[in-house]
Amino acid sequence: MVQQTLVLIKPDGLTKSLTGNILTRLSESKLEIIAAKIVKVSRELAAEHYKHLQDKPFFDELIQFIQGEFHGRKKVMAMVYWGEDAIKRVRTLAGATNPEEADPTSIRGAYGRITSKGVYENVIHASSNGEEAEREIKLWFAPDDIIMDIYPTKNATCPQHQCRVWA
Ligand code: 3AN
Repeated sequence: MVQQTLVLIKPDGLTKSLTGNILTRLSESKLEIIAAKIVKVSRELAAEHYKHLQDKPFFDELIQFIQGEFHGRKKVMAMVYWGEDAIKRVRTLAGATNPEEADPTSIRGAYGRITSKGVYENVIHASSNGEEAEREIKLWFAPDDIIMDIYPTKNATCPQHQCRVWA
């Protein structure tokens, strides 16, 4: 099945100059990048992205981490990958959530670590299923940021001009 998935290169990946390595590893998937941008992550965006983890003891640190508070690099690179079995292929290349348990040849296994404070620095985020991919892509991107029409849209009146929003 052709799918789309959200990929984030997190602040630790950017600070460690791993962008090129990560993109090279992801290109093994033969998937297409259909959207990409650098984002300064607000607290609201971070909290919405990780809302399923809001009751976890590590939630506050997770929010600070994805905002770049620990890396002096307040940005992430957000992308949408598209193609056959995109979600599973990217998750396999990314590796397990815990970088110490991840296959050492996976992106998280090779480049991730757990800090002495217990924060998982696992360099990359990848959507876990179709429902999450849709929620996350719509959270990080507007329809016109993506070169394909992957979800239904509608016309809306924006403050300054006509624009498209998610239907
Ligand atoms: P994944 O990113 O593999 O889908 P989630 O959604 O369960 O995993 O977790 C989101 C993020 O929360 C992880 N990428 C990791 O940075 C952090 N995280 C998950 N579990 C823990 C944990 N036990 N301790 C610290 N951070 C965690």
